[in-house]
Amino acid sequence: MIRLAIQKSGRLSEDSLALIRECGIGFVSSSYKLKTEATNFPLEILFLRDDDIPGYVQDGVADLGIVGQNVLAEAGLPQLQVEALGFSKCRLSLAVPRGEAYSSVADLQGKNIATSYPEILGRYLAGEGVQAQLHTISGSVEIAPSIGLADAICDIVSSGSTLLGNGLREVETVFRSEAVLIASPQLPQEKQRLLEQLRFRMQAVRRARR
Ligand code: PRT
Ligand code: ZN
Repeated sequence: MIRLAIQKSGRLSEDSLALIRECGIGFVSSSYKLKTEATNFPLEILFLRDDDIPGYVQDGVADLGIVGQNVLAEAGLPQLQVEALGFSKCRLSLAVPRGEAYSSVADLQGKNIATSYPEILGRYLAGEGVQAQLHTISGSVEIAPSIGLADAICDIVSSGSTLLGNGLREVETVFRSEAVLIASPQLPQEKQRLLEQLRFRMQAVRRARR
């Protein structure tokens, strides 16, 4: 039996469940259960917060997981990725108040930037040779400039309407992300075989969708 961790409730949940179903794997899920067993494949599904998934897979509590590359990179575990899944595409971007002059990332030197992604942003700014004060907040990052908490923000963007609605302008793409399948580094041979079967089916689903 192989254990797969997916997001319990959020933007990844529905597409993760749909992918498993399209792989021909049957299971009964209910909103209050934290795990379920597949009916026709040796698979157990765990329902967790997305932020906890990379660590659990790294530690072998779960064998596999489905998570956004943004969360994986922030956890410092990009090497766990085995397959890109093509859904939940988004980007992590820097944004400044719409009225603010901005010509390049050098303009952020010495500024206060609010983000939930201090690791990814810190690496990006270091690569650009920019020093800034990062303020880590876990949600509602977009309101930080309007309440005087920061000069700029770095957050997930998909349509851009949240930035627009908060008077912000996207100025740099820091990281591009999509959902990925991740696997524990040291899977025993039997689980490795099950992983290969799952990957094969996932690839077939993606080809059929195109
Ligand atoms: O409770 P749990 O910790 O499990 O969930 P969560 O609240 O941390 O994550 P969730 O469900 O919001 O997102 C899960 C994953 O979906 C993220 O880690 C990304 O990989 C991916 N994803 C795709 C997004 C978006 N699109 C997205 N638009 N995650 C967040 N957003 C938010 C963003 O933070 C911003 O507030 O949506 C807003 C921007 O959207 P637009 O369309 O207005 O630009
Ligand atoms: Zn989360």
